[in-house]
Amino acid sequence: MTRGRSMSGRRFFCVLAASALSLVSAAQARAETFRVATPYPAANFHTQNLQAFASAVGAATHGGLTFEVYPNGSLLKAASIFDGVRDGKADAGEVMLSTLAPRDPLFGVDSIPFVVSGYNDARLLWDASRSRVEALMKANGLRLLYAVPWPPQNLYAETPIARLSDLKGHRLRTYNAAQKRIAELYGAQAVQVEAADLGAAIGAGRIDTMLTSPSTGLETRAGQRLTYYYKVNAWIPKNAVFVNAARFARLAPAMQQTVLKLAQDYEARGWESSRQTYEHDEAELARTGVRVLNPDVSLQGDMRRLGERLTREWLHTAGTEEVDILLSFENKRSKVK
Ligand code: PCA
Repeated sequence: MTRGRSMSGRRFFCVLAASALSLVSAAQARAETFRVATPYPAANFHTQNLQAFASAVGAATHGGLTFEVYPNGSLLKAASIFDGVRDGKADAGEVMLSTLAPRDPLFGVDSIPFVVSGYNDARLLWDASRSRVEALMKANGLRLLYAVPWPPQNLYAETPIARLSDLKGHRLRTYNAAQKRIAELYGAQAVQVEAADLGAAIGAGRIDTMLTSPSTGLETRAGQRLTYYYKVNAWIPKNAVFVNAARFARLAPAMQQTVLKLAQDYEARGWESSRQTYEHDEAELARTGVRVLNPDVSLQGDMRRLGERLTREWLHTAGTEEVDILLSFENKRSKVK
């Protein structure tokens, strides 16, 4: 009797264990993993925000959806992320929108010098352009999740720069078409370098001038060589985070809603951390020996003329929809000021 009871107890346990196992494997079968490719380093505030978003998605879906973040171009190189996510080589990605400008001028609207003068303007420009960016992504098989700006782009140099004509003969690091155009206009040599390779390029002296944020300057130890830094506040480019639309559409509707809601939250958090990072990183740059300088009037004047010229050039390539976006932004801005 005792023996029989113990057998049945064991059997009961086996049944329990088996059904628990099958529950676990059913959950695992349903659990989804999205691999997210980003060109930027793990410690960068964009990547930190992405990582926090990924953790929030994991928690809110009780492990049903995992966003696995691959920083620093480790899954796909910067230039392959947009197409790679569309083609399913990654499930999600982050890119700076203006690197996509050769595909459509709209992607370059946030990198026209001096269209925006600060974060509030950048927000208005994003409000004006968001739905069109979403549509462009959709046309490419992608679904936009959120966009977050870099801090303002400032000018770094190894030697003093009094006028933009001083860029002549310099090796200007570039990350998008607008920067290549700047190199061309001022007789500098354009050297395309991705963020992941930038520290090495500065260290080896392959570049001696660049336009980027204090965050990237700090992360790439710009101060080892580029010790002049002019606060020209040229533009505020944004990174966008997106997923493969077809893959996303196959998730349970409730899960999709969870992700989209969290994307809104982490867009807001990202904007806030960008603002905070700006001040903090600029102060840190100064501590590493970089001279943080305000441009004098002649450099400011050059930058303004450059902005006018690049705006004109952009308007020539843009269609009516893009021009409408810029007009609607200008309208909103004039109401705010
Ligand atoms: N850092 C990135 C993009 C813009 C920025 O501030 C870079 O320099 O590649």
